[in-house]
Amino acid sequence: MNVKIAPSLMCMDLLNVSEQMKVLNRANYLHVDIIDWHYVRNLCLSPSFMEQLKTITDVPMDAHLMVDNTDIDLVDLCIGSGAGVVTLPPDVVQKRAFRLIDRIKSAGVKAGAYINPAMPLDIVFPYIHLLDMITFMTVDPGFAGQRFVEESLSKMALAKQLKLEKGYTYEIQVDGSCNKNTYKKLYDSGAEIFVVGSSGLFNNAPRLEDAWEIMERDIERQTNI
Ligand code: S6P
Ligand code: MG
Repeated sequence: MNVKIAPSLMCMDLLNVSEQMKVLNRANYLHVDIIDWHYVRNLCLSPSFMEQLKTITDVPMDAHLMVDNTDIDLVDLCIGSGAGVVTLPPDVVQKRAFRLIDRIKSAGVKAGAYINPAMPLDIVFPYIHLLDMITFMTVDPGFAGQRFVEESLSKMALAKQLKLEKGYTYEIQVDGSCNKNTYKKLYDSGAEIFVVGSSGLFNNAPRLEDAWEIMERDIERQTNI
């Protein structure tokens, strides 16, 4: 596989978590959307969900924080709940970005940030060299099942170019409407990790095992051209 896979757990069957994890444990990361109703109008997974999940997985969990108050206490809660990556909202953390990144990294956890479709990449330039992961949103944050935003592709390509030119070590992740209609252009624009949700994984087939195989086949086909 040319890319890493991160299933978006807000799309999983929450009545069958341990059963579904038998398949999802094949992933490279587990994508955990944490939404607070203020940053965007939805409520979602939580640090306590990660804490429980941690008992049945060794796959690193990525806490995608879509919350309006991202301070040390929330970062500590995510770290304490077993997150392997904490993905920050750059628009919210501007006054404390270095403090939070230092805290995350000193705990041995990866520090990430995400770029919404309407946000320029420049927003993370002051600390881009410190990031372990940058996530490019190809939908507006908040909900599964939205339309793909093509405008994010050029920003991702720029991040890839900067990475190669300057030797940055961040992984480039893409989140939102990652599916067989978009894998190729995402890969060609520099995506290294695909967050697969309803359209790329969970809606592929009734059995998650089958859905996973279809996703792998689609990705292999489209990233090997
Ligand atoms: C959106 C969230 C994403 C979604 C993912 C769902 O706020 O951050 O991680 O869960 O986009 O996948 P899909 O295929 O429905 O877009
Ligand atoms: Mg997400």
